[in-house]
Amino acid sequence: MGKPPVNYGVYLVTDSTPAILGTGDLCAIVAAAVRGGVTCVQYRDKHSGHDVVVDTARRLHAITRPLGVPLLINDRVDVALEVGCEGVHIGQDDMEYQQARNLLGPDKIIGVSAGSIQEALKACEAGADYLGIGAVFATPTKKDTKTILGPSGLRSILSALASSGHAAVPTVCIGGVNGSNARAVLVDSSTPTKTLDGVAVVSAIVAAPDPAAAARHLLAEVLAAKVPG
Ligand code: TZP
Ligand code: MG
Repeated sequence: MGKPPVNYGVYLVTDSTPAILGTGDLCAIVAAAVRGGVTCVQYRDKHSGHDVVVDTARRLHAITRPLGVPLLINDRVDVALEVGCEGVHIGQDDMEYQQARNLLGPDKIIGVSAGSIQEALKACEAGADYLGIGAVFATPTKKDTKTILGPSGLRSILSALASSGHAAVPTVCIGGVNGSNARAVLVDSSTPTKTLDGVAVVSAIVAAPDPAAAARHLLAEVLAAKVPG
């Protein structure tokens, strides 16, 4: 079987809290966003109980799967196993990579959060399929971020990955990224040997008045950033 191919270009991370979602319906927003061009979805729900998370994950998978868009579950390896989606995203305070890999087997995607060179190298050495690097900017969506990297901090991490043999590991950045700054962040953080593969966003899509249009715009910006010059 093998791992599914993943396009990390426009990576949507969900948030179901009223401050971000408002009165919107998460599944309807994700459906609109993948129609608009989101290439990968992470279901992130820090508050709901197991049954609600499994039910929502199943409904999200029914939306993403027919379009070939991978669905990853934040933190909860058990949910990914139960739902049979494409993988998980784990943070520095979650399950160790190797334990997640042992549970999920070789064919699932496991992404890891990294906020420093050390964390990024450790995740790559463990075998992470991709890195979510951040926070690039301060964001009200996640108030407990340890470091604000900025484009130069991101660039240092990308350089360190390239110079230690991990240039091929896909990377996205997260934290305060939106349609207005995505292109600049991708360009400004690039090094000659390593660029980000995409941007991960929460509020830029979930809280947007028109999530499909927001996704479409982000995709255009990501594609524009990848064109040399
Ligand atoms: N991890 C680092 S910052 C962040 C996460 C989950 C939240 C990003 O939210 P937004 O709304 O895209 O700034
Ligand atoms: Mg986590």
